[in-house]
Amino acid sequence: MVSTPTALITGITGQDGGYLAEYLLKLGYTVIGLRRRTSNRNLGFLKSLYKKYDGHFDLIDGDMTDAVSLMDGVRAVQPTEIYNLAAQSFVGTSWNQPMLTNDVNFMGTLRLLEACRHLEIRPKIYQASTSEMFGNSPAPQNEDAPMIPRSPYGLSKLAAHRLCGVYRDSFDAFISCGILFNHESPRRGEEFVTRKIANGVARICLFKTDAITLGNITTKRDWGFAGDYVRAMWLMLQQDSPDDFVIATGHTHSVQEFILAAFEAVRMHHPKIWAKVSPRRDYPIEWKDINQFIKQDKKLMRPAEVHELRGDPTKAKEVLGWESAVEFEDLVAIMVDAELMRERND
Ligand code: NAP
Ligand code: F7E
Repeated sequence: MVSTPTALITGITGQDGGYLAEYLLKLGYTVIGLRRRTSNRNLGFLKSLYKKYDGHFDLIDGDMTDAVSLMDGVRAVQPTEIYNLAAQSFVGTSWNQPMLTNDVNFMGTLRLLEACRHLEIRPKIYQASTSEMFGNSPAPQNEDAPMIPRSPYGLSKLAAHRLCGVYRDSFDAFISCGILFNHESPRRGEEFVTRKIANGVARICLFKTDAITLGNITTKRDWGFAGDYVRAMWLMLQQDSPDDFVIATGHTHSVQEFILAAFEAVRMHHPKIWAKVSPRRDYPIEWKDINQFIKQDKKLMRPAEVHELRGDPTKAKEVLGWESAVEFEDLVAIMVDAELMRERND
């Protein structure tokens, strides 16, 4: 009898956790999500998975800061694959809560790896590493680029990344690390800049606010669509041996370009809404048309910035056959559409 694969996902209530759960359930997996007792994010969405995938989806309580809950969790679930997505993932907060960030992101990974080490059948493990580990290494960054993080978040993730390498070499553990560059969606947390801009632009165009207040808008990021990126996580665990992979689009845009593209998405896809905001309807939007809507606040500037991230996903394409499928302008439009809908129904 062929048993169905079982995946344990930490960070199930986050952006990637939801997309990954959907992806694996569609492939026929049984999916168990580990969530902390205090979480109230995305539970409505996750409840819909219970209904749709009756008997193949469940949640268990656990916390990355609590070794016992992780040991009990992996023993009870006996997963064939673990996706370790749980993290204090907001870079800005990592300066205010560096110890918590390290406890969840690094120590939490250590606790999870230890919980798996003595299992009779050891699961394959996916570790959510990040482009923040590169810091200001010159772009494009590939798997061999120097890693010199600029934030407590980046440092905690680099420590976890190296730990995975050590466990791979020392204990022959199957642990693959996805070095993912920024990936976004309508399910992105509200504090991240893309969601903040998409929501702010929607509110401006519906006359619910006058401006968006931001920090440094010159920094550049390699932004892809989260729904695409979870497929790469799964592909990494289907290989014969564990490895590290950069997952990125290969293109970079500034925060300012994201703002411009968000207003342009309204002009292109919602001309009636845009007509009420601006008399300039027939030409692509320029910065001078919209800079009145942007305020800057020094409090939102970071103590140290990563100026430009642009990943080189060549290895992922060659080995995994993975490529990013959603263009920058389409990603921005998807996010703006979702915020217009949310704000209209509010
Ligand atoms: P996210 O939306 O912030 O989700 C983080 C998840 O971690 C949430 O489910 C959160 O649960 C959970 N979590 C936090 N602390 C926990 C704890 N102590 N115990 C158990 N769970 C805890 O992050 P994401 O964007 O989906 O990213 C997924 C992973 O990829 C993260 O590790 C992130 O650092 C990494 N990553 C993300 C990106 C990106 O651009 N999105 C890029 C590279 C790497 P609550 O609901 O309880 O808060
Ligand atoms: O900032 C600038 C900010 O917070 C992007 C996480 O998923 O990706 C994410 O980290 C840029 C930075 O994402 C505001 O200074 C300007 O330069 O959306 P973000 P992030 O820091 O790149 C990496 C790969 C991860 O691993 C992380 O988990 O935008 N920026 N003004 C702002 N950022 C925010 N949040 N808010 C502003 O008002």
